[in-house]
Amino acid sequence: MAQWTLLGITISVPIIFSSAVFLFFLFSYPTREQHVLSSSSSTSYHSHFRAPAENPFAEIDDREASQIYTFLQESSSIDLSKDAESRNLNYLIELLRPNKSDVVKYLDNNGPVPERWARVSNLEIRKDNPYIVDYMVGPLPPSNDTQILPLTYPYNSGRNYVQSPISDVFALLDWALSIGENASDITQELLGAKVNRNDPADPDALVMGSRPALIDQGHMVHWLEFFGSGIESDSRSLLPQGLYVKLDTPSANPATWKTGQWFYNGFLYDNDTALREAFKLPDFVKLELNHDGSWTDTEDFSTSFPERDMPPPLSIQPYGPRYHLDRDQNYISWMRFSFYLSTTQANGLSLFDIRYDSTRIIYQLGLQEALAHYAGVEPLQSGLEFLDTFFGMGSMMFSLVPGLDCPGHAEYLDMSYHKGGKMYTNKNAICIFEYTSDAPLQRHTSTFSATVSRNTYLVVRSVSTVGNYDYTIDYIFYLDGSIEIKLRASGYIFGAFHAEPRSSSQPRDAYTNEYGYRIHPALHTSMHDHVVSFKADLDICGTANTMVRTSIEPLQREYDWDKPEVPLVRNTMHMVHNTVHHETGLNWPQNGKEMYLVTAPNSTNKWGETRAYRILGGTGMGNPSHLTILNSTTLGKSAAWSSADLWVLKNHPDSEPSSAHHLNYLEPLDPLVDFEKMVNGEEIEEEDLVLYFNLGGHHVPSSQDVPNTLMHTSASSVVFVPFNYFDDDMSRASRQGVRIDRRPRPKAEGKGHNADGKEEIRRSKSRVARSDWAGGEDDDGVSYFGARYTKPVTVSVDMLSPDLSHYMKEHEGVPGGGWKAVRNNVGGGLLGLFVGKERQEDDAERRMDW
Ligand SMILES: *[C@@H]1O[C@H](CO)[C@@H](O)[C@H](O)[C@H]1NC(C)=O
Ligand SMILES: *[C@@H]1O[C@H](CO)[C@@H](O)[C@H](O)[C@H]1NC(C)=O
Ligand SMILES: *[C@@H]1O[C@H](CO)[C@@H](O)[C@H](O)[C@H]1NC(C)=O
Ligand SMILES: *[C@@H]1O[C@H](CO)[C@@H](O)[C@H](O)[C@H]1NC(C)=O
Ligand SMILES: *[C@@H]1O[C@H](CO)[C@@H](O)[C@H](O)[C@H]1NC(C)=O
Ligand SMILES: *[C@@H]1O[C@H](CO)[C@@H](O)[C@H](O)[C@H]1NC(C)=O
Ligand SMILES: [Cu+2]
Repeated sequence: MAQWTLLGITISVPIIFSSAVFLFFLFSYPTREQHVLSSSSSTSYHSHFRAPAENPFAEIDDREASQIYTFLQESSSIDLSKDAESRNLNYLIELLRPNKSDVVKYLDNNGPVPERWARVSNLEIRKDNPYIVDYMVGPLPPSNDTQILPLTYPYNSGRNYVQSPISDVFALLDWALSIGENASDITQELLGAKVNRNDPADPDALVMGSRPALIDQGHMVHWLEFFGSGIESDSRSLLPQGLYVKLDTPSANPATWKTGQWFYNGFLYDNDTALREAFKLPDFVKLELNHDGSWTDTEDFSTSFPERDMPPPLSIQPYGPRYHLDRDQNYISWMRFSFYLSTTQANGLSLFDIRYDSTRIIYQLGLQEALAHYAGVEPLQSGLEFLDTFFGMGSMMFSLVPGLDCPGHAEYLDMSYHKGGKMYTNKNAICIFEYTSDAPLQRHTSTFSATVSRNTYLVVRSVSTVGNYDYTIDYIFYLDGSIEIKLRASGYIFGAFHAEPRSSSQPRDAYTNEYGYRIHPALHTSMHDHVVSFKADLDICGTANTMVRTSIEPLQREYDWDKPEVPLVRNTMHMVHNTVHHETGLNWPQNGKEMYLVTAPNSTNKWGETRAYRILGGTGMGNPSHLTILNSTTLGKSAAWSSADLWVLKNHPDSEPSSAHHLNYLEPLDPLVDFEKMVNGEEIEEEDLVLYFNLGGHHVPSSQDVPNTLMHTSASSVVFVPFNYFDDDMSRASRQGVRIDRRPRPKAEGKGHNADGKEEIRRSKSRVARSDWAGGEDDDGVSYFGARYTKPVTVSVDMLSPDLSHYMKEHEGVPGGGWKAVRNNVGGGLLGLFVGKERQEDDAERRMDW
């Protein structure tokens, strides 16, 4: 995440033109009438809008979930798994998404509503070992025909379970903390603090963070590090203390658990006794500590600038939204776009059946997995890696803060999910809004005129906060038929204890800066790659699609007409069109010299050109990246998709619905879904194609990431752009703007009577009914297309600064409510693997017995 470019823009406005601009402003604000509209008017706006069909991807609702619980209780087939001794925890229940063929029959060909099935995940104990086991239960609602079957068809491992290396996370936590407590003389000596099991809110106590060093068939090795509690602002990932201990849990049975080596200042100690002996020696070096303080606060209240005391410019929407939302079906339509929304606990939000002008462009668009892979010289950071769907990119889609996470005029949708026998609702987890960019979509100045069009787009946004880090994910729709997927990261970085070798021969201590930069007395940044996989099941004019790489290449060629001025060859360039014949991974080309096109070989536009969508790295911090590490030691086979920027595969929507599985984290060497097996060289010409692409970047945080990473420095995107898909630019019919004409016209003829007849037609067409907003011609030479504001408006203060006290009340009494679970030092102290487990603790307390 390094290079971003500021474009120097030179603007030259001819004098004669600026007077026209002046006129434009003069006539734009002519009246004194005011309009008071509150943002709540949007609710009534949508009330009559209905999706054309039932959402086939609608999540399991509360009624269905309790029917399933009852059915599972009563079902005699509950002993499905013969070797299961107990089935003690229902891990989750959610929709098993219907197969594409069934959905397409339903949506396109008046077929039956697809059967509803649930994916039910249980924690089962077999021969003392815990397993997480997936079943499919359906059809719903439960009847005598309803079955419980092992869910294997979407997993290319052929299994429906993973072995969990931990059966009782609380026992493990307790054990780890007792190790910390038993070593309190060591921690007091080296770190000036100790673990406090009895008071989780103790701000001075140490907590412990961990990363898996090995996970293999129930055997797990952990490296733990002591951290400051950072309880004030959740900053513990900035407070590593540089003391580490290794734990070995060969099985889920606590009797087998062993403490391993200790690590401090580059030295390994066989056990705590050896470390105690060592620090009694006179030459033992004690390292600096990371203390919490105001430096980890996200706000600075102590210094300020006068400008801070004046509110900033904001977006308003005085006449309500222009998109349509069916809240019952989670269906949205805007301009010529329409689509369904659907969520899962692991993957968060997906969009389905994205259409433009009623024609499907994308069947499914959504996140598959979010990898963050670290490196470093010390035991925690080196090999630290998160696959964040394991922790729940969906269940951790916490409440958005109106007016700040999204504009004041945005609307919100909740996200509900069923886990541990309980329904949770994250209030306001998704926001939807239109926004007008600061830069126009189009502009042109000619001798006699200037035209400019607004760039207004639709955004669907959610934020997943997984432990220390926040991922904002946007799906953005543009008037021309383009779709952008954008990821921004913020939150607290995961810092490394400063342990890089220092060269004492330098005048000042010089760091090798091999893995990061020093950002505090005892803190280094820790370089890492964010590689976030998305799936795009494109259907361009149907499913018979071909991927074409159109290369822009230098060329030497002779032309007869070039002679004699060019005696030999002309140095120039041309295009070379290469069909991609087999499934493959691609990287974004150097110098942007290739265009990746998903084409419909048998569909042409009016000009006889093949219709296509172009896939390109979009706005943000350069091109999205793939994983730098080759054959990561930690990842095993769990995330093979991370090795290239973009994959094009033959779509097997039923048997290969995803590039990953959220439980891959627990069995990296033998994952439920191994992406590498999906890339098996199948032919992909005129086939249903699926793309997997990454967002993210190489993140080498610097002192500017303290206390939080800033989103403008951490954004990446991919854009799907129509490419000869239409006959011309489709945004012309929907955009709003102005034409300012400077052509001299005979005065006597009056408005609209031009010498140019074509001009006359254009002008009359652009006239719209006038009300509080208006389009059409306002004065000689200034014609608007699309509506504009013609009167002053007053907007409710809620649109500018939403009432957040009222908003907080809305969350009361809702399980989960949408805020991040309150964590304590004990449960929350173990970062990494245990972040997700804390939710289970939360769930366990609320579990419904069934
Ligand atoms: C999807 O199709 C597969 C066969 O490819 C079938 O086994 C499975 O039951 C179907 N799933 C659903 C939810 O209908
Ligand atoms: C289901 O089976 C039971 C027992 O065979 C029968 O009593 C009941 O009527 C059946 N229910 C339905 C909905 O067919
Ligand atoms: C901690 O010390 C107590 C008391 O000596 C002992 O019972 C316990 O086993 C120790 N815990 C660990 C993890 O070593
Ligand atoms: C601790 O390690 C030392 C070697 O460094 C070894 O001699 C000693 O036996 C170990 N103590 C225990 C209790 O394992
Ligand atoms: C597309 O056109 C080619 C050549 O005419 C033909 O062989 C092929 O079957 C067509 N494909 C489809 C899906 O119609
Ligand atoms: C990674 O694994 C592949 C396949 O096993 C192998 O061809 C390649 O040499 C490996 N690369 C490294 C750097 O280990
Ligand atoms: Cu990062």
